[in-house]
Amino acid sequence: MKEITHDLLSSFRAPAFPGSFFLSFEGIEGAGKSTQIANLKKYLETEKNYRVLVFREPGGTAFGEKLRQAILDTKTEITPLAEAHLFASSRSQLISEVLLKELAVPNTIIICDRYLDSSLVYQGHARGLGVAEVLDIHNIFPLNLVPHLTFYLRIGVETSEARQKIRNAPKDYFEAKGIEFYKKLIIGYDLIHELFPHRIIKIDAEKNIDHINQEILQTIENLLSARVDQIDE
Ligand code: T5A
Repeated sequence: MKEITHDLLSSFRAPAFPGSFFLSFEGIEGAGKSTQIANLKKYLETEKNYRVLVFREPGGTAFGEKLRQAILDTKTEITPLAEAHLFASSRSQLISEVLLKELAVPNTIIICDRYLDSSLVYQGHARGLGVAEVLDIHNIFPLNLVPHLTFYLRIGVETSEARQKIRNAPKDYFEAKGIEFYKKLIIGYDLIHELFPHRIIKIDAEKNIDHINQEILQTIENLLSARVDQIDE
């Protein structure tokens, strides 16, 4: 496996659009990403007067939604390399077709439900392709654009299972991979938190919904007042 060098990490930057911000949420299944994104969107729109757009990955464009279905509904095993390229294709289309155009509109906040870090953790770490290999795939514009801030909602495997049970939906391609896979995901997320310690904010998402929401809002307040364009350098 390749080495993760400082040069490689430093080629990933947040997009520089004055007054606009790009955020993402990460975590294993059931971490509470959709729940917290909905709360944050409401707050930013009503209390801060931002124009807030939410996208999910894979997806966010017509092409991306087709890829989402193709990947998550597949019953046959895809290689980790193929997975990584499929997610990167969806991401590349989302950035070019939507994100860059929308971020150019002042006072916009884009929130992505999963982004690059999902590929680093799922394909790079848990599926064994290698984190450096996945970073390499993304080491080209515009795939090398990363959010200003990423909220990693950290829960344990048991909590993930319990929350999935409540939802009671059929398991998709990754959900069906079982408990050992989920353990690897948690290690993977902790690893990429170490790689991008300023961009990725780790939050204990075992706590209740309001507590987590308050922690997120506090961090967002700091970002909005600092108006930092490039955090991880
Ligand atoms: N993938 C994706 C890759 O492998 N590589 C990539 O590059 C990308 C982009 C996408 C799959 O694709 C993989 C990763 C995934 O396997 P998905 O369906 O988009 O899958 O994402 P999921 O993570 O599966 O979405 P979930 O809906 O399961 O998780 P959320 O959004 O984190 O959780 P949420 O908010 O829906 O909450 C789940 C339940 O828990 C409750 C909620 O009310 C809900 O019932 N809940 C809480 N309960 C108690 N306390 C809290 N704090 C709670 N927060 C939420």
